[in-house]
Order: sequence, then structure tokens, then C-alpha cells
Amino acid sequence: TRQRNHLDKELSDLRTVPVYLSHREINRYYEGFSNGVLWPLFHYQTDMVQDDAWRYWKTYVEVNQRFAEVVADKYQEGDLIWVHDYQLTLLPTMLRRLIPTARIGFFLHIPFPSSEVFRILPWRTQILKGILGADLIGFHTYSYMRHFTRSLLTVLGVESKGEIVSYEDRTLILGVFPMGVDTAKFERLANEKNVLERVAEIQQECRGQKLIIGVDRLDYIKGLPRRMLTVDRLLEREPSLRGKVRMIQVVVPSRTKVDSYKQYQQKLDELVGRINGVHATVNSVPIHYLYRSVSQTELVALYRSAQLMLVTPLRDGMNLVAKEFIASRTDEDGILILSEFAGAAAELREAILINPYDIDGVATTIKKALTLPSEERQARMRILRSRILANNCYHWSNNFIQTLQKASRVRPVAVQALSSSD
Ligand code: GDG
Repeated sequence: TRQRNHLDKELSDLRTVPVYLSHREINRYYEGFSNGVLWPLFHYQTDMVQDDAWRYWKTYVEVNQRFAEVVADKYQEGDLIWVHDYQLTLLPTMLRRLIPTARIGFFLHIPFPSSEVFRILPWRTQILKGILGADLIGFHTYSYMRHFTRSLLTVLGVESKGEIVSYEDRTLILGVFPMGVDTAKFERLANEKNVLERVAEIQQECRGQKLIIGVDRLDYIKGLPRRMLTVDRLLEREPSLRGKVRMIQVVVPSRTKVDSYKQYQQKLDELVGRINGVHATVNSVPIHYLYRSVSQTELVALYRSAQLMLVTPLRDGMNLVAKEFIASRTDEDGILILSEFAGAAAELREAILINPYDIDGVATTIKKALTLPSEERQARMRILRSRILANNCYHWSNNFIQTLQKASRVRPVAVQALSSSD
């Protein structure tokens, strides 16, 4: 209790109210259903969906209900409610029942999959109806929004006209809000003295070598084994590059209690070991594999030091690492190789877009990219920078909130009448 009181106090200083979950709830709601079912399915990794999913559904509903009660308890007339992500898909409708007049927005941070994949989910109806309680539903890209409207039609028979959906007695709005990063913060960090010193150090250590970096949470959607196999293929085809290319891959531990993540980590460890064994020279190994998180200074120093950054997820809602890399390149140099299956690819067309499943093809692309003339590198980086500077994370949230304010004004008379009689 003392720990909890202390935590409550710290959270309340941040104007934050916790919803406490038991170990059993974390296991079923968070690890089991959210991360063991929705996460893999929405990222098209259908083989990873846990086959005992049905055991966890009930707890998913219960925890969403708990959030609804806590929010309703704190709610004051005029508040805007913004619900985030796949762990809380039922919350909008639960809240709508508790507070019919509330202004509710929902944003999905991960992809919304093709309706053919979405309809695999036994709870497809409940999840869609849960989200439809919102006034505004936001996605990172147009494709995700299209997949959602297609699912509304095939699963619920609900039609949409462009971005407008009429559902039961309400009108709700869909929108595309590609998330940005805090560009000013990364630019500032990138020019800090200690970061620049660290950049000089890293570059000194990599003298005569091309530095390639990767930064990812340990997750099977990030395409890490295939990325390593690409480096393997590159060095196999171009033995002259051995000792000339250094890859630094930061892998941040994540969801370490979910079985599929443990197996994935083991697979990755073995692969890196094998590749390093094959291509190492007496004084260098190709892949420097850091299984830990790094400080923000170190992160930005790595972004700044690299000739090339590899962002090669098999699927990714957006991928902020790609945008942070660009934001940190105030020197207007560096090459971004980006998976066409990351949401970020919809905006970052001047990156070098690749298909992460095409290992041999990506190896060729890396080889060419490493010899790209500086004018072309800079031309691409300049456009990428102008694009992400124009849409930073503050624009993103303001834009969502303003749209939510407008969206909730189109609420039809029926609900307003209901609320005024409360
Ligand atoms: C989900 C969606 C979507 C990583 N390692 C370190 C570190 N990081 C920070 C990065 C970045 C964040 O973590 C990772 O963000 P991503 O967007 O790349 O990926 P997810 O965690 O999977 O996020 C994703 C996002 O939601 C937002 O909607 O873009 O698609 O999957 O900010 O900088 N930070 C530090 N040390 C590390 O070692 N300090």
C-alpha cells in the first residue's frame, strides 16, 4: 500500500489517474488478448495469434469496462475524451453508454488490416461496434482508414460516405492523422555539445568503415531476422565489404513475458552469432548487437553518425524511429532505407523504399545506397526534412483535437435531446 500511495501521489502530480490491474488481468488482458491476439493479427502475422485467444476475451472486456468507469467518474461536462489504441477498442462505446453526450475520439496507433485479415477475428463485431462509439476515429494512413470502412461494410453492413459514417442514430467522422515526432527536440539534441562529441567518437571508431544503424523494440513485426540476413547476403555477395561495413543494431527489450517474443529473441541471438562468425575479420565484426535501451543522447548520436539507417518492419503502424532519424540530420545527410510496409512510407516517399521480404533485393539496394553521390543524398534528405518539420507531434495532436471538436458538433438531435432530459 505504501508503494501504491506513493505512486498515486506522483501520478496525481502529473494529473494522471491510474487504473490498477492484477497479475491475472495483465496476463490475460495485456499479454494474452492485446499483445497475443490483436497485435499479431493487425500486423498480418496470423500464425502468431494465440490459439487460446478465447480464454482472454472476457478479461479484455472487463478491463475496458474498468477504464470506462474510471473515466466516467472523472469526467466533467465539456471534457474531450481521447482514447488511444488497440488495448481499448471497446472503451468508446462503453463510455458512450455511460456519458451519451461526451465528445469521444479514438486513435489507432497500429495498422488497421485488410478486411480479409480482420474478419479472421472471432470478436470482429464487438471490436468494430466498440470503436464506433467515438465521434472521431483516426488512423495513420488512408489505407488503414479504407480497410476500416471496408470492414464496417463486410462485417456490420454499415456504409460510409467518404469520411462520414452514419451508425445507429449518430454521425461519426473518420480521419487520417499521420503521427509526427518532436522535431525541435531532436534538432536541438543533434547539435548539443555532448552529442557532437559522441558523434566524433563513434566516427573515429568506425574509421574507414561505413556505419549502418538500426533501432527497434524487440518485436517480430520489426523484421529483424530478415534484416540480419540482408547484411549476411550483402557480405556474402561482396566479400570486399567485409571489415568495411559496420552495423550497429539497438534492440530494446519488450514484452519479455510473452512466449512468442522469447522465442523470437532466441532466434535473433543465434542468427547474429552465426552471421558474425562467418563474416568477422580479425579486428572487426559486422553486426554490433546491443540488446538494451540506450539514452536519448546516445540514440541521437547514433542517428547523427550513420551513413545509412535501416528501418525494415514487415508491418508497422507508422514508425517514429524513421522520422527521428530525419529530424536529427540537421547536417542534411544520411540515407534512410524504409520498408514500404511501414505507415511512414506513405509520407516519406524520398526515402529508399524497399520490400523487407526481398532479402537479395535489399542487399543490392544497400550496396547502391552506400555509393550514392552526396548531392543525391542531400536532395532526398532536404525534402524528407521539410516534410517532417511541417508535421510534428504538436501539429498531430492539435489537428486531432480540433477535428474532434468539430466532429462532435455534428451530433444529431436525438442524442442531444436524450442528454438534455438527463
Ligand atoms: C507504436 C507503433 C507507431 C526506441 N529505442 C530507444 C528509444 N526508442 C524510442 C524511439 C521511438 C519509440 O521508442 C519507438 O517508436 P516506434 O514508432 O518506432 O515503434 P512502436 O514502439 O512499435 O510504436 C508504431 C507508434 O506506436 C506511434 O503511433 O509509430 O508503428 O507500433 O520514439 O525513439 N528511446 C531511447 N532509447 C532507446 O534505446 N531513449
